[in-house]
Amino acid sequence: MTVSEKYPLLDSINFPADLRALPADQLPQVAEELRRYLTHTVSQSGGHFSAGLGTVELTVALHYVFNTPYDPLVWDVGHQAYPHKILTGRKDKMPTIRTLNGICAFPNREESEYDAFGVGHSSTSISAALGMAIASQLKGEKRHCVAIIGDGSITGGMAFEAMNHAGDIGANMLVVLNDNDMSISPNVGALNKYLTKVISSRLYSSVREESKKVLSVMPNVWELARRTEEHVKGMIAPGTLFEELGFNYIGPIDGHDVETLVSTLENIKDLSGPVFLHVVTQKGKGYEPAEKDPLAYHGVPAFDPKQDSLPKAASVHPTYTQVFGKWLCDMAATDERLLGITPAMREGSGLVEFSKRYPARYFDVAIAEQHAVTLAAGQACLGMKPVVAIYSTFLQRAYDQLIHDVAIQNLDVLFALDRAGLVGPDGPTHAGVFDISFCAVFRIWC
Ligand code: HTL
Ligand code: MG
Repeated sequence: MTVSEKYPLLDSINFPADLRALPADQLPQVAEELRRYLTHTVSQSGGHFSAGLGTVELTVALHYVFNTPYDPLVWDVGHQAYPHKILTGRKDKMPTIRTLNGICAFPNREESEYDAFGVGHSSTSISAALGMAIASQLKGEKRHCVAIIGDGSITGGMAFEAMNHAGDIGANMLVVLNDNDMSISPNVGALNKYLTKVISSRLYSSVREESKKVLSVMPNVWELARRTEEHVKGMIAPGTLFEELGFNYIGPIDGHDVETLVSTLENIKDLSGPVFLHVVTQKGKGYEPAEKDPLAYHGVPAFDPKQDSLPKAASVHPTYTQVFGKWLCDMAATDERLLGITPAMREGSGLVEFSKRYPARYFDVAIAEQHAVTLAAGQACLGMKPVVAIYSTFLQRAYDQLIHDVAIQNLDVLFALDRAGLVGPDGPTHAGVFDISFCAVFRIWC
């Protein structure tokens, strides 16, 4: 079979302008071919996989509706942006992703004008897109500035700092929440529970629309119902939290129905003020083994797509992560004060066994490195022995907490830094190359 027989539409798309030339009813087929091509290339190169499978339709719809790259799309973290790379001039380079001289694992401004912002660490997209929205307005330009953020990444404090600002100034921007109910591991936290409640209350809102029609002919009853609703709204009505922050909340909508995505985006594209579109997707969508186990397929080595499992890494020596995980369990057995903290990296930091054996002393705080460090400081104040298990690169985000909340107060917090040094395939955003220099300054307090 020739390439064009396999991917008749995708072959004709080198840039989003080619996509935009197609009639909308061909988009489901584009999405099908894109997902198949993504599976084909990632199975050769390895890399981030299940997140990209979940954003196929969203990527097609965004590039179809918006005038990229003039309208900037800011992908949060960027591990879900492989379909975006395929549609923006890098289709043939996909097999080189994450290799020396190949294309980057994450969006990178030097690599393509379609990569509006360099990413790798999470929760930056709303700030960056807001900055672009403000700059565009000051320059008298009419760009649509879009942030696409996952339900895991929106747990990071920066996302709320940005929404706090955007809602206040009424900036013209769109935040798309890609809600798949997963971080790398299952997502955690009160916000995650809230989002689940918003999705499940869809039924409530359609019932409400129906009753409105009946009640509107009886004004007094309707007024009473409206007041009662205001009361109840805070608990169950969709969108309340984001509306309270000044956003026009729309959704939730099905993130795998490309035609609905396109028509919704067309409708909301020119709304003024900050808009929040809640899109529900499935991590691993369309490739059965990844649908069943999105965590295992989050980042993969090269694999055979016909097999329903991944090749096992044949390691003779235990890894740092394994040694650390065992050490933590051993120490916890001897000291009840020992606590284990991870900002959303349970598997990567070797905390799976600890989380099962000591659930009351285990804290996955979501993607919140700053909070993880200051939380440990607070625990240490009352004599506990917190261990913050964290990747070197992500500790960078909590540098002030390290100095101000731990070091200056001379608190007993143990930091277990994973992935120190060069990390290779993930590239510069994930390399743990600054820890020795930035931690060396603490000697003055020791
Ligand atoms: N902490 C910070 C500040 N940034 C990153 N990137 C991580 C940790 C590690 N990380 C990822 S992807 C990811 C984490 C925690 C999960 C993101 O969940 P989200 O996206 O819901 O936003 P989804 O995978 O599509 O569900 C990487 O380093 C790639
Ligand atoms: Mg997610």
